[in-house]
Amino acid sequence: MEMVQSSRTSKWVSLCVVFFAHFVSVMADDGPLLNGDFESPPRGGFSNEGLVDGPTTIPNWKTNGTVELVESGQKQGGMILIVPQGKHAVRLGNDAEISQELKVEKGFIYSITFSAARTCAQLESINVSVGAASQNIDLQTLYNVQGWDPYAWAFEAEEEDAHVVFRNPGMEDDPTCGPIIDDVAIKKLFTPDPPKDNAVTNGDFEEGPWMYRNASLGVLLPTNLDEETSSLPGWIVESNRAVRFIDSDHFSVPQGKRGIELLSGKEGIISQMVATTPNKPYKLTFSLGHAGDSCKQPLAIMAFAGDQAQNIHYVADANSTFQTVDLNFTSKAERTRVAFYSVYYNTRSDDMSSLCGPVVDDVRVWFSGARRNGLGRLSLGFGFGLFVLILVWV
Ligand SMILES: [Ca+2]
Repeated sequence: MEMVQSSRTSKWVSLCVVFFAHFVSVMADDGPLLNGDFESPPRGGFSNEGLVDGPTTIPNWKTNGTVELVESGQKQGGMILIVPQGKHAVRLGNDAEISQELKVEKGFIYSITFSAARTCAQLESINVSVGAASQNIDLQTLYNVQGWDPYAWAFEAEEEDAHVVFRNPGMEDDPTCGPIIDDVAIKKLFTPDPPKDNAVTNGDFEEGPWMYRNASLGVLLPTNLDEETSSLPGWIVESNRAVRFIDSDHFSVPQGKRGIELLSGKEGIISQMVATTPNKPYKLTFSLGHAGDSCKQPLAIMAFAGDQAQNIHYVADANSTFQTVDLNFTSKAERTRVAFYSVYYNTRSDDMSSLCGPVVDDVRVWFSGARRNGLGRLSLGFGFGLFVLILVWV
């Protein structure tokens, strides 16, 4: 009888789980946008005729200006165009744009992940916007030798309809120039509460932008000074270059599935203001490692906590991809800045040009006077040791 009862209960529970899983997946909408990889054939099929002026019909997208579907292997001006994923991508000509309407939940933060490559101009950039929120993402720096990178940008949903627009703000003389976009996805972010014994929000970096499982390049997080709308909840990227969000499927990550690889030396800084009580002793603890991406050593970071700054070199260890670092500081205010950047400008030893660097993960800030009992016992022990020492001495 009890068996029947429990099997009924478990059926009911699994039904509920199925129902809620379905409900959540409908609401969350995480993943690639409709035709986000530009592989759906337009009416009449893909054309290999190169430049098409006027309205190119790209399924699920609205276009404006010179928007071209490019195919891998396609040449333009003696140069092979880069297609980040699959066989097709879009190229945006001068002032051209593509856009798509999405249903989102008002008040939530969403992050858009997309792959971009520049074609010819050094100063190419791409503008991503939703309503009044907009950012120009600079494609000048080639972070890796493949010529393209995934980027993430976050916005707060002001309404239930989000009109996501990618625009080429450039005005190049050569109409065949202009950035290439591919693999557009979205993820609704949540900001985890800091754990009880850690003042850092998302210190393990497990919450962040959408990542494609098959993409091995991580996701670049460009400059973002607004901690309220960050693709990396809790953190800002306060430098003019990007840092890389990496996953354990393709990189060595000290803790969990995600971590941050610092690139471009001082030009790639992540930071967070953490809540502290003034004039109290604290400890900043974090993991420092390598990403397993053939990054040329030495690897080192500068770590900041309040008025303390420390240069720490990663010491290669055959048994581990990372080490744990401690930094003691005394808080001066109710908010203390914690920040990291790479000391060196590292590149990969296999291609000599892709940017790489040290990995940070598992960042914790805790009140080191919190364990009063432990400390009390410690000082008692110390006192007793001193007493014994004095006895022995006498
Ligand atoms: Ca992690």
